[in-house]
Amino acid sequence: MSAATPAIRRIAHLDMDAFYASVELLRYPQLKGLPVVIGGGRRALDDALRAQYAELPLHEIPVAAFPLLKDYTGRGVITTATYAARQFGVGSAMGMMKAAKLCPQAILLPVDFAQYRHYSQRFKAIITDIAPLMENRGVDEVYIDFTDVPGGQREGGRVLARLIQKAIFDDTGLTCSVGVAPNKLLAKMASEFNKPNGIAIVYESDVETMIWPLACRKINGIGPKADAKLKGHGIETIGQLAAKDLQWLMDTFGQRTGAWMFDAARGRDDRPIVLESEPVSISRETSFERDLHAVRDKAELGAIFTRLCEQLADDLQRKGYVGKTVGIKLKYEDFTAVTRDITIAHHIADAKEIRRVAGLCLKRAPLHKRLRLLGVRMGTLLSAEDAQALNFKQNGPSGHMNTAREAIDSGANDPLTGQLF
Ligand code: TTP
Ligand code: MG
Ligand code: MG
Repeated sequence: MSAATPAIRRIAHLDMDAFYASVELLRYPQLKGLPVVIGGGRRALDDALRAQYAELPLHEIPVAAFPLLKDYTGRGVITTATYAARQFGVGSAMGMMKAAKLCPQAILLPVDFAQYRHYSQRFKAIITDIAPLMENRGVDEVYIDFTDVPGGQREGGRVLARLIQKAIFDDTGLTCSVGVAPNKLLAKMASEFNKPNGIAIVYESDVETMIWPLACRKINGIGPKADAKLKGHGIETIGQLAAKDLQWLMDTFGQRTGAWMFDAARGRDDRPIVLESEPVSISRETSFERDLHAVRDKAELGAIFTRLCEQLADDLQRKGYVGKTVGIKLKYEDFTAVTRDITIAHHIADAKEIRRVAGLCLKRAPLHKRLRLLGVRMGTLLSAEDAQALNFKQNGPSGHMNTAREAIDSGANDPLTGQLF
């Protein structure tokens, strides 16, 4: 690219194909091509299967031995299904009993998040080796800035997309689909066009032919509610949305949303790629409607404190982290603030354990003034997977939980503040 002709913006959206299911098929390649659904709650069955065939490698367990969807009873939902299963109308978020009616012969496997996270980190590492400007969008998808990467402009990005697909497949055995477009909004739509294992290229000039015929729901950001409202006004497709004038959209959906819809319908989006930086800590805090006193409002404060710890634990688990430094932040009625933290021997992410350590932190903070804000933080983070490997190495399979508990228990019943929280 010479300096005289600046590169045009090319943004890719890459999404793994039937991600959880595809990762399971790496373990059980004998199930390739068969309808398979992934749903929770059957870990025991899977373990039993492995125990029964303990002398065989996983890939030699006979297909006939796997549990079938038709034998499932319960309220579980499907996380995803192989493309072979999707042909029967089975898919993400569908109840398993309902899915069993559509495709009783589907094989049912339990979820294994640790495994999915492992492959998630692996495919993302491969991408950043090739194209460093990557934005994480969850376990199985990313945006990538192709603009200045070698091959990123050739055939509209197809050359680089193909290279990345091949690199991921060679390393992991997993396939993905890629859309390359002038921005995130269009790239996200394009990655679905040729799924699975496909590439779609969209230029600005393609909006009318490729985007306008699509349903409004295909715009990432138009959810079921907005879609229902649009339908109420007779607007089904993005083209019909684009035919509405700006003022009407703002009057109907509010200024911000209306203006956003106006641009989205024209395929306009200038959101930047937000690069991932590993978080140093993860925290939750809340300020109170009225200032609360540690003794007089003990019950209310205690409940809020527990809730914050639960939210923090959720955040950690969702993002796949554990940590070993639990901290609290207090802001008083006079706007002064203090923080306290305790580092324990092992990494944790469980709400109850966080609550215990955070409670110990609280006992070390002055509590005579009324509080206007309370926060709980987890630092010294480690990915849950690395922590598991570390604990296993240090303690063997089960020792670490007890050690962690002992560390938390020591120093618990402080006689001065023991009755608080
Ligand atoms: P998706 O990328 O939406 O779906 P997918 O990768 O299974 O299939 P596709 O080829 O269409 O991209 O989601 C990624 C993973 O997230 C999916 O494998 C399982 C999980 N998931 C759920 O647990 N519940 C859901 O409702 C959805 C949509 C996904
Ligand atoms: Mg996917
Ligand atoms: Mg996805």
